[in-house]
Amino acid sequence: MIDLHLSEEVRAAKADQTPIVALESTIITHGMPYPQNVEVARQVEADIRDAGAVPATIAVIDGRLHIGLDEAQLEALGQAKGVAKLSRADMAACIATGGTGATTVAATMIAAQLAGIDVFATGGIGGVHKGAELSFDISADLQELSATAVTVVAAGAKAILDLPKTLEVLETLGVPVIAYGQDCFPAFWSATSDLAAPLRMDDPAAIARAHRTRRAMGLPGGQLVANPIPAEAEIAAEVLTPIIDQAQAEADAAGVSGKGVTPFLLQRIFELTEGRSLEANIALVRNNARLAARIARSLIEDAA
Ligand code: PSU
Ligand code: MN
Repeated sequence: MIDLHLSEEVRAAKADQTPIVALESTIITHGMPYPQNVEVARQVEADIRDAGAVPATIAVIDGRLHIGLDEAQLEALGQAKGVAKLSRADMAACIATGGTGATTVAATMIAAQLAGIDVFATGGIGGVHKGAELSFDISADLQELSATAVTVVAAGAKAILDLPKTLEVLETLGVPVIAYGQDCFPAFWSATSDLAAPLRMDDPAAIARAHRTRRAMGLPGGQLVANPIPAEAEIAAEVLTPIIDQAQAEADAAGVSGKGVTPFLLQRIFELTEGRSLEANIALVRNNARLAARIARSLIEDAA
């Protein structure tokens, strides 16, 4: 069994059965600029504590798989340049070679499962990119949701992706997609979309029960909880659509491919919205962290 490096706080939480919520680190290294990335990471951790759970931010540092980072580690990761972006394909290689890397949704799910953590909060998951019929660019996050039994709370997926195709692939892979408190699938910066969500639940306890039922049935994968952005933080689709189109056109023109696509698009959208995309991003991640903490608490309280 691989060595897991648990923070003091996570170790104590495991010992006394305090609910734990996993957090990814790619959102810190590749999803937001410094210093806001570190401020947000700390704020999200505080939100989880305020909601009665313990945060476990996950990253590989000098070949060690960390479950929970201390202040100095978080700061160093937030400032570091050229940190690897780790998914299922490369996390083990990074650990084996003593490297440092941030975990995507897929890699964070793998680490959470190894650490016995059932619930994970993030901003948006990776999905099927526009033009995937030619590029075959489909995030490994989708496959991971079908393989690893962690409930992931996200604000849907970004409109930089092809959302209908993303939902189709999730259905094919047998991943439950649960909209929280509404019928339609939320679209990250927008609370609503014209896509119906396959499932709807209005209560964290119901989401926790569905998680336990899947486990009881021996189903290997996780669940995607799609939690709409708070109304006051939304950015109108009319504002964003042309910006996303421009960012995508620039990515195509620059020949960006593979792992580089998502960070490139996020950075350009941040610049083109003059930071508004970041404000919205922060509001929705915090909202997801709070819901994840409630699900994690239900999982423990209802089992007792
Ligand atoms: N979507 C976002 N913000 C992010 C990411 C996705 O809105 O920061 C990050 C997550 O870590 C996600 C990864 O797991 O990008 C997906 O990358 P790719 O499309 O290369 O699989
Ligand atoms: Mn990709």
